[in-house]
Amino acid sequence: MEYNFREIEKKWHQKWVENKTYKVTEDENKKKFYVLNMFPYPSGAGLHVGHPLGYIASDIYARYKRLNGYNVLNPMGYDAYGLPAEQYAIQTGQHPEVTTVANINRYREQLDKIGFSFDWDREVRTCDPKYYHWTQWAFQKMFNSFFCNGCQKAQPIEKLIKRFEEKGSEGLNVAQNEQIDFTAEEWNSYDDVKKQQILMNYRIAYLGETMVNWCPGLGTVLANDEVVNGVSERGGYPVIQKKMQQWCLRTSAYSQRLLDGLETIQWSDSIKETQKNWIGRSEGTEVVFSVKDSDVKFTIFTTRADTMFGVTFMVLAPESEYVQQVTTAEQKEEVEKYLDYVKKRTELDRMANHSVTGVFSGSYAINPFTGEAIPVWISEYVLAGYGTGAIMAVPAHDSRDYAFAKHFNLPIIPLIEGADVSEESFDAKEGIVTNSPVAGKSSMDGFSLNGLTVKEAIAATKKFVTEKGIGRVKVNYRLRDAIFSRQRYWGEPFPVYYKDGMPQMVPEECLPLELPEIETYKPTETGEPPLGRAKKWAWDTEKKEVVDKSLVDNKTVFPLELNTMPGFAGSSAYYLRYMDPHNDEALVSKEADEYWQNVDLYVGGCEHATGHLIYSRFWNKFLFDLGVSCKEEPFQKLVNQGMIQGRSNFVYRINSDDHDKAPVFVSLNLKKDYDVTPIHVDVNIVSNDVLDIEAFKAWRPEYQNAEFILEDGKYICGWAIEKMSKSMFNVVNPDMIVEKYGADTLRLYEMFLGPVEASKPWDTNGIDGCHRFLKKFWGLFYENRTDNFLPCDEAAKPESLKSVHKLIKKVSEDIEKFSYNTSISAFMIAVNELGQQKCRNKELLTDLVILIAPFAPHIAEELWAALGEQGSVCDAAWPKYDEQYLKENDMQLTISFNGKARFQMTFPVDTPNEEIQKQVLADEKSQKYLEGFNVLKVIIVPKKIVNVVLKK
Ligand code: ANZ
Repeated sequence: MEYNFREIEKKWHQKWVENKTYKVTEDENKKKFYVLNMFPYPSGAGLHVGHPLGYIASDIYARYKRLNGYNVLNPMGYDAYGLPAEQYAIQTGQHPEVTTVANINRYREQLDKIGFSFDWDREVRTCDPKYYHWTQWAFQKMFNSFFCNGCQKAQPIEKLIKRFEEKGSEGLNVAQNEQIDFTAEEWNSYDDVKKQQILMNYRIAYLGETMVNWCPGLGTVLANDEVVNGVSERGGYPVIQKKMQQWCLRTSAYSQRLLDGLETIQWSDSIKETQKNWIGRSEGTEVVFSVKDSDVKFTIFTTRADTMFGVTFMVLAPESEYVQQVTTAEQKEEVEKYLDYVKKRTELDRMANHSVTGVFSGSYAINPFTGEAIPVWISEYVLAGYGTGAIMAVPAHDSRDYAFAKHFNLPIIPLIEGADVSEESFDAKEGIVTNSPVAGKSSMDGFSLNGLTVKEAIAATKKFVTEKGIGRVKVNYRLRDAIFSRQRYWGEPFPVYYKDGMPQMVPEECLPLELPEIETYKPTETGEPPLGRAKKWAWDTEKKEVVDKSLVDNKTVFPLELNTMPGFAGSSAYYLRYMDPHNDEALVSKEADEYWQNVDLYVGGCEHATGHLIYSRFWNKFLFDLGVSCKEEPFQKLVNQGMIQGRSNFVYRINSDDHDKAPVFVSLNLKKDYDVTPIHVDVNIVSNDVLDIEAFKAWRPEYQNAEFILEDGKYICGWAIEKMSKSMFNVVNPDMIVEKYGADTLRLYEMFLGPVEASKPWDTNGIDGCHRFLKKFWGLFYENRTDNFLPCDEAAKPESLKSVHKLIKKVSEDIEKFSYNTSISAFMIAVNELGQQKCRNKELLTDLVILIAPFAPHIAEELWAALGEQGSVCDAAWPKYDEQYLKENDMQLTISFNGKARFQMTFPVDTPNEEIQKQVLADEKSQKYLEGFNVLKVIIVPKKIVNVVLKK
């Protein structure tokens, strides 16, 4: 019987659905294992062969774990909110939900063809109100929480209010935007609005003033990468830096826990390193400087407290609140001019640091160590959002300070012994401090760092400033709070309305607050976000429902928030929802959470290192603090699948000024004689680099009359390895492969391409090999061209036992390491061996079927049933190997004469050396080498070589 993959795959897809083979429930009698793929954004282009790579890899693991007795959760869903659907909606008027659902259906169809073991009953879609209910709920919880630095934990905001009532803000150690000082009496005397304003300073979800790239032309905030040279990437409209009220999440409060958690999870070193750098822990010192002839004091942050004696000027960030306080009347005009200039610069421009810019404030600060007065400057190279937004500049030891000093002609004082003030010496962390001068100045108390190493000098200075009360030790993190508002339509609405200008939460029992309908998806003419167009978008606090905007009276009916949540909102806790997807009472029940705990294996791209993988860790830690999630880290092990690159094809158009003439294309190997432009051509109309000329003419109207210069009667295309993308016309659709070879071949082939974590080009040349392998596999069970089913009770031959048990060992070990390509090679070897051995032993062949089941589940199910087994092969028990069969019975020795290898001989492994020697010398093949010589001695390297040393 033939291997009829089309029939087999169709049949098993149906059976799996009918029998709910992949449905999983909490089962206390079994150990759990949670496998998760990063869920896809269902784009209009559908899946290409690169997408399933990670899904196949995790599916193999999920099936393997199930065969090993685990209760495996392997869910799938859709990250369904997002920009492309919205942009498409703006262009076509099509509701983003319509396109999103159409795309989801197409994805589902494609995924189903590949035979994944997903439990579709647990599917989630982030745009489903039943799902985003819990995104909104978590946001409200964050709004109603603050972060205690002392216990490093989120706490209910009521606790903070109580404290303010009793003690005011004194001695408070919590995460906050700025220091606010008030007594209990003051707090108690504040009205509600004032209290709300103060609390906003501490909430984990807060409305904050943040600097954004505001594009008035487009009426929206743009991300850094959407701004190019000060104008919007789309449309080229000017972009300015604007302070705007935006929802923010206090991710920065969790910096230390985000760092510590990395030590407890099995992620690649490179992703951990990326996250460490992104969080950017920096231990330093804060020192207070007083402004000369004024009451103003400001604090700087430095990691090099040892350089206090080399400070020659101070620099404030342009946004620093101290700028106004230190700017003198004479300098005012120039300072204003400079601030105007900075407004147009994005943070990226400022970091790029191409040119040195700045302005003198007119004031001087006093160095607390030397008592000297030093000028205070304002410059964009100091960022408002880091440290204190103010620095002490040490041009001898910091390259940016150096450039600034050179540019504005400020003094430079070196402090390290023998260090020359040149570019190279800036990072000199080693060395002895020698030039911390002149003891005896009153403000220094004779404090000197001379003779100390840099490390010692930093420690000594920290101690000194702390004792003197002019500073403190401070740990800073680079991680910023996440901006959580978007001026978009297709996202989760905030469950928030505004009363007296302050945000209020829609009552928890009224969630979800559903996204309203609007007619067009653009911002309003007055620059409000698209939700500004919704007619029914106000909150009635009495009826507790959404009502018409015209009813807003600001007494009982209030306007609702117009922003929506960003892309990462819906993906931050979806793994928890899969544990209990239909629960209307909670994000996840205690029981489900305690059973599934966290994700054991997470598979997805490494491009999410500083986005999703930070946000979701933060989100989960917050839910952990709330007691909702029982594990602090969401993803125990992370595997980043590589990218499948496309193999693009090119045709070469001969350049011509005559645009009316039909285009002429020249074949690859003749193009050197012409002036040509390479053009991407759809790989689907090229076969083995030969262009299908008729298909090419039909591909684009402008090529209808194209002419070709051929070689050997063919048009040969050029090729290159590039990212697989629609714009390069190198996308290979998995449906086509499934149609031609079957899903099992596709699955095997994707894994056979190379290690899961490596990026590799898609190259269909090897597909036939994988397909042939499955046919051979089938051939062990069904005799060629007959219906004879071969497995029977025949005794297992020793060599077959060895082949199968070796394979069990290899595949088990390889799957644990995600080394699937090597297990597939092992399969190929074993199947060849068993074929040659004519193995018919039913038990061994049954083991073989179970082994292949994770990789090629359809063929495995079919043969499992043919073997007369009940139920699905998914519920079989993974075979165990027996050491006794792995022993090598024979050894192959290379026989050499005077060091030259001549032939090989096989002996039972326990053959004594004398016996080997005897047989070698007696062997017929040896005679021609021995002739005319005397045997001097025979050297035997055990299990490897026999060398016969001869002499005339
Ligand atoms: C004096 C000094 C001397 C510094 C020296 C460095 C080298 P990390 O390690 O990244 O934390 N700095 C502080 N706040 C800044 C801000 N808002 N914008 C730009 N630069 C800022 O770096 C901390 C160092 O970066 C601080 O230590 C400060 O310069 C600068 F030989 O102070 B240093």
